[in-house]
Amino acid sequence: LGLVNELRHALATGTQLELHYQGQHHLADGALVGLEALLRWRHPRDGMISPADFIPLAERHGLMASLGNWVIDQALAQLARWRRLGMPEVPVWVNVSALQMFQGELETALAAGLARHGIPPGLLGLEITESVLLDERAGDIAPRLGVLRERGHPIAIDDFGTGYSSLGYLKKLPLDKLKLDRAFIKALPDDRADAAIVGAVLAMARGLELQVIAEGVETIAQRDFLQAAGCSLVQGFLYARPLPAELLEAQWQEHD
Ligand code: G
Ligand code: G
Ligand code: MN
Ligand code: NA
Repeated sequence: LGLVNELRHALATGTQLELHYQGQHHLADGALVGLEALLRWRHPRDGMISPADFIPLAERHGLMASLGNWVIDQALAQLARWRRLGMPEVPVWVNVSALQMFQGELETALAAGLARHGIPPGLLGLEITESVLLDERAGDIAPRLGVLRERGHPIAIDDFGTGYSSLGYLKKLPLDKLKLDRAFIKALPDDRADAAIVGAVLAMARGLELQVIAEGVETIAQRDFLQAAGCSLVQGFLYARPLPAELLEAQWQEHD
């Protein structure tokens, strides 16, 4: 129970939690088109704890709604600050967990946050992990995502290709983007199976008028393959690592 209580404390004070931001870029010229907000817990004794470790803990102990709401509020506060500073204005994408989707507080938290910080919904994108669509409650998700998208939030399916879900949902869900999981990018360009899958996803997405962003792009060879295959958006260490807001701001100030 130690760690849960420490997470409760971190949430209550807000001081040990932070968002890091990773750029999403045009493949061709490297232009910044978006930022993914990634949650970090700087634990006073254990150092950085990955969300892959503490999000399941938060879900098990009923903390996910408040953690998710903290992320939304923090991302919107950051967007408001960047607006005031005249920094590049691109959408910030937050990860939305299955529980946040199914507990149903998401719409209210988003609307309240946007109003509080004076941010238009188009600047806050929602990344929904594909595994959400496997859940038996997934039938309720389409109309709710429809409402959020009509309000103006861009919507992406995260970890696309890893969730073993049916492709039928691509027809039913109101989506803007597929985030091609980095598992398919890792062994490019040599792995013929991955190359075939990536090519097929890009062709399918073109037909469905969905954008595709390749995740986990780390090498020039991967980028060259993706460019030849017609993928226009990328995210990965080759372009940028997730960074605290202050470091991003320092970079932006250097480059203008
Ligand atoms: O940033 P990193 O690679 O450590 O992230 C590990 C996992 O945690 C990824 O699957 C990522 O989507 C998830 N994650 C990061 N930040 C958040 C968040 O704010 N909310 C949710 N639900 N998941 C997050
Ligand atoms: O599940 P999701 O796609 O949200 O996970 C995002 C995670 O992927 C982030 O925690 C980030 O640290 C990690 N990530 C981003 N770019 C790269 C990359 O180029 N290589 C690797 N190995 N991980 C990456
Ligand atoms: Mn993500
Ligand atoms: Na992903």
